[in-house]
Amino acid sequence: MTLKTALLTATAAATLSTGVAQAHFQLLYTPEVMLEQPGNINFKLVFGHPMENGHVMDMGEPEDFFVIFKGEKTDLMGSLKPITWKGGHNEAKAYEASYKVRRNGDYSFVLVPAPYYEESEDVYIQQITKAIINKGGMPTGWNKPLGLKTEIIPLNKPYQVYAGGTFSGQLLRDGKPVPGVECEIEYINTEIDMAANASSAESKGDVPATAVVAITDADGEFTFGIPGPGVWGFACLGSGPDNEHEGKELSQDAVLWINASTLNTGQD
Ligand SMILES: [Cu+2]
Repeated sequence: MTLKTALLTATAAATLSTGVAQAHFQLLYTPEVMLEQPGNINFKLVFGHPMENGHVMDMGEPEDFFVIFKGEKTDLMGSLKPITWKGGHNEAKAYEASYKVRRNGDYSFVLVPAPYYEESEDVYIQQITKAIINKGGMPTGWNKPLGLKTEIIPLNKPYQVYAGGTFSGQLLRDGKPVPGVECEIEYINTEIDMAANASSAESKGDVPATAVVAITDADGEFTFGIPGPGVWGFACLGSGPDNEHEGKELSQDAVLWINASTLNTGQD
C-alpha cells in the first residue's frame, strides 16, 4: 500500500465512521419570504452544513450579489457587511445584507460566493445561490431564468411550497438543461438567531443517515416530495461551466432555497 492509498483509506474510514454525509450548502437566508408590507429584508450569508448542523466555514468576499426585479438587475455588493457567524460548534466568517422592498412582485436574489477551498477533498467549491422573495402576492417572474452560469429554475412557486406536496426544478448551465446531475437536498435544521448571528447547537429534526439526493432527468428536471415544513435547499453539484480554480478542480454548483409550509385543508 502506497502512502497515498493508505491516506485515502484512512480518510474513507474516518468519513464512514461519522455515519453522516456532510453536504455543503451556501445559505442566503431571510426569515420572511412572502411580504405584505414594504420593508427591509435582512439576509444572512453563511456557508455550512445546515441539516447535519455541522461546522460552518469561512466565506471569502463574494464575487457578486444582486437582485433581479421585473427583469431589472440591481447590484447589492455595497450592502454586504462581514460578520462572524456562530454555528452550533464553531465560528466562521460570513456576511449580512439588507434590502428595502417597496413594489409588489418577485425579487430574485443571487449570490456568487468566492470559491471555497475544501481541504479534505482538495477541491474548490462555488455554490451560485438563489433565493426568491415575493411582495404583495403578485407573481412577476419567479420561474424566469436569470442568465446565471448555472441555476435551478423553480417549477413551483419557491416561496409557497406545501409539506406533503412536491417541488420540481430545472437545472440549467448557460441557459441549457443539464441531465444526469446529482442534486443534494437539505433543510435548515437549527434555530437561526438573526440578531445574534447564530444558529443553535441543538438540531430541531431528524438527520437522514446519508445525503438525500435527486438526479436530474433528460430535461434537467427533478421532483422532490417535501416531507415537512421548513426551509429546504437544493444543491446541484458540478453543474456549472467552470471546473478549475487556481490549478485545482472546481465544483461550481447551483443552489436554490425554497420555503415549505403546512396547509390545513380542514378535512379528516
Ligand atoms: Cu464541509
